[in-house]
Amino acid sequence: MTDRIDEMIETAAAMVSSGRGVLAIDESTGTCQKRFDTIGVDCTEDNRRDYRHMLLSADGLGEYISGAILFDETIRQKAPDGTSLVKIMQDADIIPGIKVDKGAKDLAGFPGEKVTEGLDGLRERLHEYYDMGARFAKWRAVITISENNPSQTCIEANSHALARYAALCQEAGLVPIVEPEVLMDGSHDIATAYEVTELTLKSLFSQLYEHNVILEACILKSSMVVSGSDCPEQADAEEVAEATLSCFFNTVPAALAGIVFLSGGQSEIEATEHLNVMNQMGQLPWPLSFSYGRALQASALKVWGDNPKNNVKAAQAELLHRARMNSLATLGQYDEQAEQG
Ligand code: 5MM
Repeated sequence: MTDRIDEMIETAAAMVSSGRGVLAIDESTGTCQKRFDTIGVDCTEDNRRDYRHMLLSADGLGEYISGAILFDETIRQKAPDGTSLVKIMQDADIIPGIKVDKGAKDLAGFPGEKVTEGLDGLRERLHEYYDMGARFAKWRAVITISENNPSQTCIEANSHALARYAALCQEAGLVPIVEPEVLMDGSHDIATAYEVTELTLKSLFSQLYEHNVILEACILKSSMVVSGSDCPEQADAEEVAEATLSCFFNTVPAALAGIVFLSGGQSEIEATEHLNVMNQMGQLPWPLSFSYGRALQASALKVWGDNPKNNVKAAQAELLHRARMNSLATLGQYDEQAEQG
C-alpha cells in the first residue's frame, strides 16, 4: 500500500505538472452521439475509435497534455495497426485515466436534481482498470441551480458518493479526480453560483475527510464560478477569476494535489482566458490547470467531421493549438498574439 501511495502522489503531481493539463474524452455513447450529430458523422464504434485515435496520436501532444480520461470502450480499443490506444498514450507520456461513474440519474423525491450512480461493483472494476494501465479515475456529480435547487440532500448524496468512490480508487492505486459540476444552465447570477459552489465544495471536502481520502493523491475537477448562461448580466474574466479563487480559498485544503477545470459550456477562448487570469493572480496553494472536454475538442471535432479520412492532420493541429494555448494559460502566459500565432 505504501508503494501505491507514493505512486499515486507521483501520478497526481504529474497530472498537474508545469504547463500540462488533462484531456477529457470520456463522453459516454449518448453524449458522443450528440457531438457526432453536430458534424454529421455516424456514431459507430469504429468512428468513435478513429476520432479518439486521431486525438491521442497528435504528434507532441504529451508536451501539453499530462493525461486523458477515457470511456470504458476506449480503454479497450486498438488503432488500425493493432497497437492499443493505452500503449499509444504511454509512449506519448500521456497517463491513461478512466471515467468510472455510471452517469447522473434522477434523485428520487427531488424533482430536477441528479445523483451519480456507479458504486456497485466499483472495487472490482477499479482493479481491472489498473491492470489495463489506468493510473487515475474520474467521477462526475451534477449540481443544478434553479429557483428552489440545489437541495442540501442532493449536495450531500453526491458528496458522499464522490468520497466513497475516491476511497475505493486509492485502495486500488488509482488517483481519484472528484468532479462536482455546478451547471452553468439557468438565469442565476454569479453570486448564486458562488454560494452553491461553496456549499458543494465544503460538503465534498468534509466527506473526503470522513472517508480518509489522501488529499495529496487526489485531484479536484471543478466548474468555475460564472454567471448562469441565461443571466442578463455576465461577469467578466476578472470577476470570474476572483470569485472562483475566493471560493477555493474558503473551501479547498492546501494539501490537495491540484485543481483542474471543466469547461461546462464555455467557448474555447473563454475557458482559456479564465484560466489564464486566475494563474496571473499570484501564488496559489495548488497547481491550477485544465481538464476540458469541449473547450479542447470543439475545433478539432469540426475540422475532422468535415472529412474524417483526409483531415486527420488538420484536426490534430487544432487540438495541439488549443492544448498549447491552455498550457500557456496554466503559466499565466496566454495572450492574443499566442492565440493568433
Ligand atoms: C467529456 O465529457 C465528459 C463525459 O460526459 P458524459 O458522462 O455526460 O457523457 C464530462 O464528464 C467531462 O469530463 C466534463 O464535464 C468536462 O467536459 P467539458 O466539456 O465540460 O469541459
